[in-house]
Amino acid sequence: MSFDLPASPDAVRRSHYTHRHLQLLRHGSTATPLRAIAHVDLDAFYAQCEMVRLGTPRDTPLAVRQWDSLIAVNYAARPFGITRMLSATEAREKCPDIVLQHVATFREGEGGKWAYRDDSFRNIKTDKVSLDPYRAESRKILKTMKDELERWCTDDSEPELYALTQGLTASLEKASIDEVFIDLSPLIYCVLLRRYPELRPSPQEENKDAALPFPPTTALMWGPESCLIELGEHGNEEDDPDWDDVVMLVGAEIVHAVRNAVWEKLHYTCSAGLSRNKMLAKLGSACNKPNLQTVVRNRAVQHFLGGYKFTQIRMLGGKLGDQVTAFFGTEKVSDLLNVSLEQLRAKLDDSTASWLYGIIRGDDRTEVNPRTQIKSMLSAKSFRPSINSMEQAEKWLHIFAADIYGRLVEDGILENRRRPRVITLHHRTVQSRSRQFPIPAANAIDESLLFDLAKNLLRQVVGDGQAWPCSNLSLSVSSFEDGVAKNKAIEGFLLRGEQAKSLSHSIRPRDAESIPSEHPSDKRRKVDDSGIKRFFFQPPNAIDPASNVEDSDLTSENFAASDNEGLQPPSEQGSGLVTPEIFEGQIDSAELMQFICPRCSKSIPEYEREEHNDWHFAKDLDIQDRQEAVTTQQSRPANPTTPRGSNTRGRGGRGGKSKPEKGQMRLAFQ
Ligand code: DCP
Ligand code: CA
Repeated sequence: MSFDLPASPDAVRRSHYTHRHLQLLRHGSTATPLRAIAHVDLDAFYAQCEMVRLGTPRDTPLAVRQWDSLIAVNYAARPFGITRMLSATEAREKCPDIVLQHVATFREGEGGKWAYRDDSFRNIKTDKVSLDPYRAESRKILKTMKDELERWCTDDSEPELYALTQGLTASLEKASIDEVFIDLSPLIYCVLLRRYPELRPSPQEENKDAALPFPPTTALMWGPESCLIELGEHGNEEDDPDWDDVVMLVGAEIVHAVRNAVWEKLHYTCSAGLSRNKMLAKLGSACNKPNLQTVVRNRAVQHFLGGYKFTQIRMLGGKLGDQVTAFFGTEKVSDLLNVSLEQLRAKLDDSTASWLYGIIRGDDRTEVNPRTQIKSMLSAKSFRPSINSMEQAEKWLHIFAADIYGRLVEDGILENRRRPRVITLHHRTVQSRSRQFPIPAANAIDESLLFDLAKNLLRQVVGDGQAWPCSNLSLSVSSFEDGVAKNKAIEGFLLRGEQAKSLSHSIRPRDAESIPSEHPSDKRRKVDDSGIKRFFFQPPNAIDPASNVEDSDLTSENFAASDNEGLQPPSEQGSGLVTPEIFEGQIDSAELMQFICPRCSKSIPEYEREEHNDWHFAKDLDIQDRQEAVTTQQSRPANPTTPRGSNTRGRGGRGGKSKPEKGQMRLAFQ
C-alpha cells in the first residue's frame, strides 16, 4: 500500500467531510460517516484448534466430531464436499484420509478433568463435551489481537502528535468464541494525523463544519489481502478517493496487521470484514473466506446490500423478517428499497419502521461494546435415552459443577477477581423448568458448594413432580460481581474454612423472582418459572449480542439439546445472539411492547424507553464534555522547535514508490 501520489490538479477542491466528522472519528462516535469497524472471524475455528494442537499440515483434511456429528470442517476438507451436515461415517466415505478428531470430554466417574479420549465417540452416555481447549485458544487469540492493536496506538516520538492522540485505542468486542468486532476509528485517527499533518487541528479555533482539504491522492493502492466490494451501477471507481476511502485503506492495513499477528504468533488464519458499521463488517467477513479480508467502502454499500435478502441481515432472520416478507411480498433488500418510510410505518410500529428503513440502506449505529467479560457460564447435557433417577442426575451435576468451577478458576475466582451471584438449574422433561438460588455471599465458591446448590435445586424440581424421564439438564452461574465490590458481600466473599462452612448451613432456597436483577430485561426472563404456557417473541436486538454468555451455550450439544426450540440459523449462532426463548408465565402485555432506539438500534422494552433516552442524553453530555476538554488541550501551543518524528513502523507514509494510477483497484464481489 502506498500513499505516494501526486496532489489533485484541482487544489481548491474540498472533501465531503468536515473537521467535525474527523473529531467524531477520534471519539469513535457512531455519528461520523468516517467510522471504521472490523469484524474478524476465525476460519473453521475448532478444526484449526485441533490442527494447531496436533501439528496437522494445513493441506490435510480434518474435521472435529462430537459423537457421530461434525461440528467444524477445515478448508482442506471442504472441496471433498464435507460439511457440518454430514455424519462422521459419511465424511469418511467421501474422504477416506480425513482426520476426524473428537472433542475433549469429561467422563462420568473420572473426576472433574476433561481429556482427549480415543473412544469418546462411543460414549455419549458417559461423556460430556468440554470446550475448554477452544476457549483457551480463543483467549490467546484475543490477547494477540489486543497486543497488535496496542502497537498502533499513539507513539511518543513526536510531542505535538502525542498530545493530540494520547490515550486513543481501539475497542474490541468479543462477539462469540471465534468472532470479534473492533472499532478502529480512534486508531485510524492517529494514523491519519501522523501521515497527513494537514488534518491536525489548528491551534486557532476553527470552524468545525468547514470541509477538510481533499486527500492529496487520486488513487489508493490496496494490498492483495484486501478484497474490495465492487460498486455496481451506483458508484464510479473513477471518482477520486475522499477521506472515507483513505480511512478504509488505513483500516485495512491495521486489520491485516492484526490477522498477520494471529498467524505469526499462533498459526491461526482468520477472515475479516471492514466497513462503517457492525452490520456491514459482519456481512463482509463472510464474503471471502478463508484467510482474506473484505472491504465495504461507503461508495459500495448500496450495491453490496442490494445483493442480499434482508432475512440474511442480523435481527431480520427471525419472526420480524418473516413478517416483513409477508407484508411486502419479498425477501430482497433491493425490492424493499422501493418501499417508502410511510409504507413501512403503515405496517410496523414507527421505531421498527425507521430502524428497518435505515438498516437496508446500510445505517447501523450499534456500538462496539468492549465488555469482554463473561456474564454467565453454562454446562449442559442432553440425554438420549432420557435419564430416570436422582442418582443418575447427580452424577451429571458433579460433572457440571467441576466444569463450571474450572472455568471460574480461569476467570480468577481464586484471586477474588469476580464471582457469580446466582446459580440456575434447567431441567427438561416434556416441559422445561428452571430453578435459581442466590449463591451465598458468605461462602467461598468451590466445586462442592456448586454441587450442593445444584443438588438442592434438583430436589426442588423433583419435589414439584413429573421430573422423570429427563431429556436435558444444565447448570449455569450468572450475575457476576467484581471481587473488590464495595458492598456488604465483600467480607463473605473473602471468608474461608470453618467460618464459611458455618454460614453455608444457612442457605435456603429462594424463588427465582426474589433474586435481585441487574437490568429490567433480566426481570422479564424470570417469569420463566411461573408455569403458564405462552410464546414470547423477543424482537431483534432485544438481547444484547454482546451479552457474553459463555460459549458453551453455543455448542452443538446444546443446540441438539433444545429439540429445535428457539434455534437460530447457524449464521446467527456464531454471532453470540441468544435464541428467542419460550417463556412460561403470565406476562403483562405492556412488557411485550418494544421499541427500537433510532440512535443505537437496540430494542428496548417500552417501559424502559424514558430511562434509555436519559442514558443517551447523559452520554451525549459526556462526549461533549470530553470534546471540550480535548479542544482546550489542543489549543495549547505546540513546541515549534520539536523535530517531526518519522513513522516508527515505517508503514505506508508518503514516500513510497508505487506508481499512481487513476481510480481504485477493483476486485469482483461474488
Ligand atoms: N459450532 C458448533 N456447532 C455449530 C456451529 C458452530 O459447535 N452448529 C462451533 C464450531 C465452529 C465454531 O463454533 O468451529 C465457530 O462457528 P462458525 O460458524 O464460525 O464456523 P467455523 O469457524 O467452523 O467455520 P467458518 O470458517 O465458516 O467461520
Ligand atoms: Ca468462524
